[in-house]
Amino acid sequence: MKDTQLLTQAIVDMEEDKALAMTRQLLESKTNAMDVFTAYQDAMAEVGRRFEKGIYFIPELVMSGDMMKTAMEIIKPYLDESGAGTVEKKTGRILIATVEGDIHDIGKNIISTLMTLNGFEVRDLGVDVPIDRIISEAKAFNAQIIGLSGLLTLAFDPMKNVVERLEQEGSRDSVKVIIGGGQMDDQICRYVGADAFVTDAVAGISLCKSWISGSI
Ligand code: B12
Repeated sequence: MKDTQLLTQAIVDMEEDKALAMTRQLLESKTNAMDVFTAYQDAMAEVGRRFEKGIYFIPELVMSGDMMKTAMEIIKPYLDESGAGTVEKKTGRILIATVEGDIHDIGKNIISTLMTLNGFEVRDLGVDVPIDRIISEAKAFNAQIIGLSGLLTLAFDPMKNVVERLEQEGSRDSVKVIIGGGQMDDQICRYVGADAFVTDAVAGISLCKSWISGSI
């Protein structure tokens, strides 16, 4: 088994001390920071599957979430060096929020960090953000892209409502909307009326970069 797979296993087994020690060790021995990050993402997906099957419960969700948050603080400085982010001149303005009813923020925080590392000006509104606030802050920030995060099924309607509000206010054509989160797919994207969906941060960043370089 590869070292990153062993790391995934340790996270899934809730061996926090072991997982964090392995994380440090892998990064110090020059394993690509994105590979270490992916090990965590794979583990979260497995924890989610076990939760669905009734093998894991809320404490495991909480524990894995905490592990990932702590790990991100360790990984962050290395992401810069790994080339995942090249700080160029500020390229575009993206407003990011986890929509109302949803408090999952690990993926959102990752996308905010990576967007910043990639030269975007980011306004991160946090979690459980009401539609009104997303709309007014997007206007005030003059956002070129609105990035909505959500992991719950009940996040789809608030996302759809954001797009509808943009349409009602006549500003839909001047802003791109991208939705992200593990559950997103083409069908949800069409339901929401977003311009694109992603289930991983790297894809999201290259898409947003291409929008900005094509000038939206
Ligand atoms: C950790 C976790 C929690 C933690 C969250 C901690 C935190 N601070 O975020 C806690 C314990 C709080 C939690 C609570 C709940 N959870 Co939860 N949770 C998870 C778990 C295991 C991992 C989520 C995660 O962080 N993944 C890792 C990150 C890195 O991945 P990601 O979010 O997908 O983000 C990546 C991409 O999607 C993308 N991305 C994300 N957002 C955005 C935005 C933009 C703009 C872009 C470009 C990209 C992008 O970039 C990220 C990096 O690549 C998932 C299982 C899963 N498979 O997702 C369940 C899961 C999401 N939870 C679930 C549920 C049911 C709940 C609860 C309702 C449980 C309960 N009964 O109370 C509550 C909901 C609370 C609420 N109102 O929001 C379900 C949702 C099912 C559904 N269909 O609605 C899941 C899928 C588990 C399952 N399989 O059943 N949870």
